[in-house]
Amino acid sequence: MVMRVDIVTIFPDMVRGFAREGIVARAHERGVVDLAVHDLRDFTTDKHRVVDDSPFGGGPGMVLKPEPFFRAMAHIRATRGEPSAVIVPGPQGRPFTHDAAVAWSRAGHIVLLCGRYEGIDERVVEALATDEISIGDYVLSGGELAAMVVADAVVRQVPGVVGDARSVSEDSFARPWLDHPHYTRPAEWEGRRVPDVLLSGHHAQVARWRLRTALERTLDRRPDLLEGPGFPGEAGIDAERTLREIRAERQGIRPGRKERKQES
Ligand code: 6GU
Repeated sequence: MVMRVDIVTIFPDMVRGFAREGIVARAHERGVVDLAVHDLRDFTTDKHRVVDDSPFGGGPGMVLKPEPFFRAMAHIRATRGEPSAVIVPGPQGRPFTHDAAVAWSRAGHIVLLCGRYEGIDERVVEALATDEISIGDYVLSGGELAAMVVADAVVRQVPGVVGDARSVSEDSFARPWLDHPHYTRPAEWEGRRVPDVLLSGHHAQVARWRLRTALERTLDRRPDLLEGPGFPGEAGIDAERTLREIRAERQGIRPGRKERKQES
């Protein structure tokens, strides 16, 4: 079964560039994903193909009109079938997560309706959208970058898209902590050596080193992940013990970046 992804945008070339290369292009070539980009202006009916208008109630900026989105959705339903999710990216949305990417990768058909920062007429969201998502606490000028983020995250979860399924199952957010550091040849580069344990061929020690460095990073950068209900997940006992060890070594005190640099 081919997964369908439809993206409606006023910047179709921007999205087509993304779809022509990388993971989405590969998925298309393999016949696993069928991504279509629709120009919102193709669904206007006036000579000047106007897609926006000033906001009722006043204020700065322009708002994307409802009609072109309704016509675009009717076109998608007629030519591509009924989608299982219609997603509007925007800073007012719920946080987009790995779990949503996995769920939508199983949905069969998703639609992304891109707006601009000032907004889309709320009736589009009310009548057409199943989900409103944000990709982080910052403001983008339009929904396109977020739609591409979602499309990439969803498509890589579709079976057969990423060559080695382990790459997907070992993704950082498939586990409740951050990934460990990675190295490749040469073993020494400009005086910087790859950690000896990775060259040792000792699989159990490598696994322990990876778990430890991953948890150290998580503790430094995303301690919230270690407090959440997802931790420690499946491989739990080792992770909990290692984390206790790290915390004990640090005695609950973490020096700042400057101090850590001076130590080494
Ligand atoms: Cl999904 N859209 C826009 N315009 N800004 C954002 C965002 C989305 N997520 C974070 N900032």
